[in-house]
Amino acid sequence: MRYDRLSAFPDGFLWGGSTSAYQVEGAWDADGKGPSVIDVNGHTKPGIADFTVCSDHYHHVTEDVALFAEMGLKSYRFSIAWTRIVPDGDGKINQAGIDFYHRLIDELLAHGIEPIVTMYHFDLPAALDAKGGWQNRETVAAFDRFAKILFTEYGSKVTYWLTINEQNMMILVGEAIGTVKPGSPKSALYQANHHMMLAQAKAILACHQMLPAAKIGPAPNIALTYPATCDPEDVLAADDVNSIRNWFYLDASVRGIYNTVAWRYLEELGATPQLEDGDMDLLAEAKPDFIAFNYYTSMTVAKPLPSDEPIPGSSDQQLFSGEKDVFLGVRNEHLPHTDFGWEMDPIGFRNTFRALWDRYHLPLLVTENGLGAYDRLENGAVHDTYRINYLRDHIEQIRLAISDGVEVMGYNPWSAIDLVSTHQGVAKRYGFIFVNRDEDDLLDLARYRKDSFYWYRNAIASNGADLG
Ligand code: BGP
Repeated sequence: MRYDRLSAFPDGFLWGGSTSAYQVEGAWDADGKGPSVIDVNGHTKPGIADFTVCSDHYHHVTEDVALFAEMGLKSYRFSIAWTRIVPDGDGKINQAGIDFYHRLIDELLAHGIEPIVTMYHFDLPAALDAKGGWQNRETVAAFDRFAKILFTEYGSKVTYWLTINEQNMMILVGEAIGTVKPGSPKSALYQANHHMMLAQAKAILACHQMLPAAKIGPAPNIALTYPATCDPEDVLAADDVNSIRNWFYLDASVRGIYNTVAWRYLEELGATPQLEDGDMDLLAEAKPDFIAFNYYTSMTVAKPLPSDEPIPGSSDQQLFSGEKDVFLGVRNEHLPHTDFGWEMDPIGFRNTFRALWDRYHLPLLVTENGLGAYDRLENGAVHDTYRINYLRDHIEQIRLAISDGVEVMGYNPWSAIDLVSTHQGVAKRYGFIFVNRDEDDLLDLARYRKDSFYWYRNAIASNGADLG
């Protein structure tokens, strides 16, 4: 539907930017920080940056936040490294880690930037991983304790909390991201998923009890899945994928139930998690205040190939290739794609907003969206018109979604500043601010404002009315 008159972005809309601790901070072992799965698994290939220094945000906090303020950010969505706070996951607290995030949060507040805190973004403490990680039910208690430490420390300063970043991607494509060991059986993954659900529920309850004015929500990656054609079997495959990829996670987080189609799929796989008495009551009791979600691209699927035909593979988290007897991932011929093969679908963003709103009727907060590209620094400038175009197209669709009646709280594109991609190094840049380093050479780590920096500053200053 097109409208003659569009609704404006609401007052107080959270125009922000997003990062995660392990991809931006560096200082991987500084000041008592313990190792996380990312540090231990390495998950790096020759010629691709590792996560030891990243953008060295840990040592550039003041400078970086000043740049965010100059850009006019109203919010900054970042994650707290569990291993800075509790180096081994469930033991001694590390005061230097606690202090670091106080400094960051204080700096943000001093510039009028609202902190949006992700409690856990892929970097599980390695010590917990060694004891089975999320497959071990004891990790639920460790997370509960960690959450309460965060609420006690930062609760008077932070209003918006996100529990777990992209839990669905960790289960569906954790190998590509580097959070699960290659070859992990589905039964183990879905048991881990159940434990994460319990951990999230406990954090939500603790947040509501300890911080009545705060708001907390899940932060999955949600992207509507389209059928390749109007063949009813393709439509059915798309519906299956929406259940398995999207609704399974949000139905549990928001409604406290396991989606029936996804559950049946798990039964077929012999991968249903073991539930203990009281688990489902806990999920039902914990009600999030909003849904945060990350959106980069939509997905298109066809009916599965005949059982005996092999599915062409993919090692990227957004390029789902298919699953035997469930679906076949296909290219959407209507969509262009990025240098890294991700399809660009701004209208899919609006479609996804609508589907989320129809289904859950909770306010929606965008915590990631953006374009990974090979940027070039030339005479101190980066002319990233392609990124501006991507962001403009997506912001326009947010405005249309708001005009559709969807309640949207804010937009925090990935990434506020350049950082290291999950598995494609620093060459895959997303930021408004260029960080001068390459894969192997740290150069001088100097910061440069890209063209998108100035463009976003105008967009924010006009509350989304001037998109250039
Ligand atoms: C999301 C993650 C981020 C981020 C982003 C871009 O899945 O939450 O951590 O990195 O995707 O992905 P990539 O770095 O693989 O390009």
